[in-house]
Amino acid sequence: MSEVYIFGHKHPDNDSILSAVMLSQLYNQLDDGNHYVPKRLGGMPEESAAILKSWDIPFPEYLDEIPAPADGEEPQKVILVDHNEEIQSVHGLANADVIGVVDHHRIANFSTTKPIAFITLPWGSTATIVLYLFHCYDIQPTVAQLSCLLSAMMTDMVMMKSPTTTDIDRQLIQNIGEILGLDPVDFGMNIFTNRATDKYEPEQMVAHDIKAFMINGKRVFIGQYETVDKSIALDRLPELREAMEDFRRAKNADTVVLAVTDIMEEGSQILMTGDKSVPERGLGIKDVYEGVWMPGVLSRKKQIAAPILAAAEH
Ligand SMILES: [Mn+2]
Repeated sequence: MSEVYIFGHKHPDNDSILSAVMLSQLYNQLDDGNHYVPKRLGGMPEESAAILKSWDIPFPEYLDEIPAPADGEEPQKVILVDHNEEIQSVHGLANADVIGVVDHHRIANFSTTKPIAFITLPWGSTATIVLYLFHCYDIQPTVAQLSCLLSAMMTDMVMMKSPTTTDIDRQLIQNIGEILGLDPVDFGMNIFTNRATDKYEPEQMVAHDIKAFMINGKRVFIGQYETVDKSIALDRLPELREAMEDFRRAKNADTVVLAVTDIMEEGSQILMTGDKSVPERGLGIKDVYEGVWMPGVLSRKKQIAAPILAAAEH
């Protein structure tokens, strides 16, 4: 029996944590001879901690790196959820045997030497795909599992306001709401309004949800601070700009882009530091000190990272 680690990206969000935990539970139920263990590559988001605690589900343990296998030992088997890019994954990923991917992001530089379960769909959350896998294996998720999946779906799709939301997501969310006897939007709103992120220091606003990309050989970090009131961040602009620059230097990165996403006003204030040329071209804006308001921009993946990555190719 081998142990298989399942984990989401670094600086994990709710979808990365809960998808790893729920997929582990599903795969362990299948009883295929492996033992699946969820892990996390960073701190627990508070909404993930709250919902796991409420259902008495243990938190995934922190995974720092995958060491090279000792002589005669098999490499650690892993499944990546909610990411597939090495730069966003665990240290020492090259030492691991990646046997699966369950994701809803772009595919970047991925190749294997043997067939693997590479399950990606352009849906609103990885949790939606995990729910779909429950259906594929004809396993009815429990109330606890449905609640956790719904939590991840509603946060990743910003209560279905994000343009990443598909008709399949809407249908499955409605189904869960009916089974659980609740209004999914109220359920999601409750998560957002109870987040303590409104008490974050500028360093946390920058670092708590940030992803790295290699663009034309440069390290570009794109962070997103979601809030119900953007003035919480923008009232502290000098500290926020300093925190962005400190983060850039500490990570030896070329560029940091931060989206302060106001889910009530439905848009993002975009700030940049470092080499701004590619993000400015991609987003079609010029960085100014107080940032640039982009109405309707809620999805980092679709509306921020994708155009920036596209601009790099020219
Ligand atoms: Mn996700």
